[in-house]
Amino acid sequence: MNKIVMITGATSGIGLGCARKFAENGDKLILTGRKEQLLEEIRQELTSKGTEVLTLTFDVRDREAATRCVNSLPEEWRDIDVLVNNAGLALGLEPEYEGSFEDWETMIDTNIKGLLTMTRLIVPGMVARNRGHIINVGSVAGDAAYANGNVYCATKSAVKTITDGLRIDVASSAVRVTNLKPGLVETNFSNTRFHGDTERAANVYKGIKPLTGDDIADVAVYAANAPAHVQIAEVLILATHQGSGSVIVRK
Ligand code: 8X3
Repeated sequence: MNKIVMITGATSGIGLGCARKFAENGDKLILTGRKEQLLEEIRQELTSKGTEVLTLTFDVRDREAATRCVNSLPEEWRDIDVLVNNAGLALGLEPEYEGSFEDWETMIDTNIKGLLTMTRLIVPGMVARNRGHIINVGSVAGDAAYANGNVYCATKSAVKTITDGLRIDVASSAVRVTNLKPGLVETNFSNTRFHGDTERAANVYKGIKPLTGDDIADVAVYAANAPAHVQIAEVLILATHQGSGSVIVRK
């Protein structure tokens, strides 16, 4: 069935991978992000291939803007079937006692509070319709802290608990809740984490074949297409030579 899929942070990485894969799956897309121009380029790419796409430009940290955009959705786009809560980022990789207050706040506001905002805005409609699926992008970093990951790991640990909590709270309905936990995925992730230090970012993926945004998107589409009685609750997706959040074998 043709679904309406809303993806936050759709302009790059896992979000963009999800946009392309759900489009290939024949779904209608609501793509959200901060960068209007990039959203427009992706809209044009996907509409040229026959996908119906609506874009909404806002930062998930801005609750008022998020609310305004969701409330402005045309009638025919309101019944969202799948929410992919992807918008998130890592900033900094240093000992907790040396971390940046500003980086911490941005991560907490985006990865935790932004995800909660979107959940609070979209899920009531799903519960009322007794149909829907929330796919949260967590991380292997949420399973255990790794060196210098501290606050980033904590935000992804919060995503795990928030996802588990939601799954419990909607269990009397047909709404499904999934936590995708990627490991090493080559996207803008490390560039952002290192505030644009491209050399340091490139080193993260040296000597190992990392995952791509498309690899994670494949799992998201699989979970969304599973039979109605099957809830893919959680999936940990690692690169083959990655043993855990902190064990990476480089060759
Ligand atoms: C992304 C995975 O291990 O690079 O959340 O933090 S990791």
